[in-house]
Amino acid sequence: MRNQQPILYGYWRSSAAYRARIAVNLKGVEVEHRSVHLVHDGGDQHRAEYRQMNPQGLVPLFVDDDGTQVSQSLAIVEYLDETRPEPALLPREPADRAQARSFAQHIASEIHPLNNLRVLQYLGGELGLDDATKRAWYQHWVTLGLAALEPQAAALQGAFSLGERPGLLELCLVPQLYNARRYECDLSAYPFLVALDARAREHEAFRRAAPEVQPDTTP
Ligand SMILES: N[C@@H](CCC(=O)N[C@@H](CS)C(=O)NCC(=O)O)C(=O)O
Repeated sequence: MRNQQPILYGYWRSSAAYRARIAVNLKGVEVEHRSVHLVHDGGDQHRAEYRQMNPQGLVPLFVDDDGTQVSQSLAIVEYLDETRPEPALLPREPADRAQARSFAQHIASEIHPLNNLRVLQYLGGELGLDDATKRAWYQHWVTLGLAALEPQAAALQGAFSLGERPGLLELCLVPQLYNARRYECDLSAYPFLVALDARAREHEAFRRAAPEVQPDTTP
């Protein structure tokens, strides 16, 4: 079924949805944003209507104007790059593409899944951990993950991953650092990541994707 325009299901504070918002903005794809509230009433991501579209029960979900549905933020990025090649989100050279993917996957597969909402809910619920212990868990995995990425940011020597432009690498970094700050992680050991994040956040596509300017933002 065709939509009038692509739809992006997300939530203002979801860092995975934040990645997808930056990606559509970088591509210049006009989308309708639909909010899936991840918290109230146990979370709209668990409702049957949403699960029918995305059995993974997570945001983001991208629904193209021809009805194609893509879940998982990195799959959305690659789908956008394949269906709308310009401007590219990945570098042209295979070695550089691999580096960008490696960085992105380290965030999406190694750092973020350990600190996702449902993991934190399980730690606090079934396992009975208090907030301070959950925060320690969070900070542990973030700092371990960022330490591994700092050399890659340093190797960019002040450039973006696409030279003049931010792309896949930065659209993963910025939401991850947003999350890190939210959970009061000490970022002082990662000056190259912090500088790259600050440069990327000045970019219009990143500014428009920021959690605090989304229509579903709540204080
Ligand atoms: N690997 C997925 C992660 C998606 C994900 O974990 N989304 C979170 C928000 S950041 C979510 O929907 N959480 C709902 C829950 O934990 O119940 C991606 O990159 O899209």
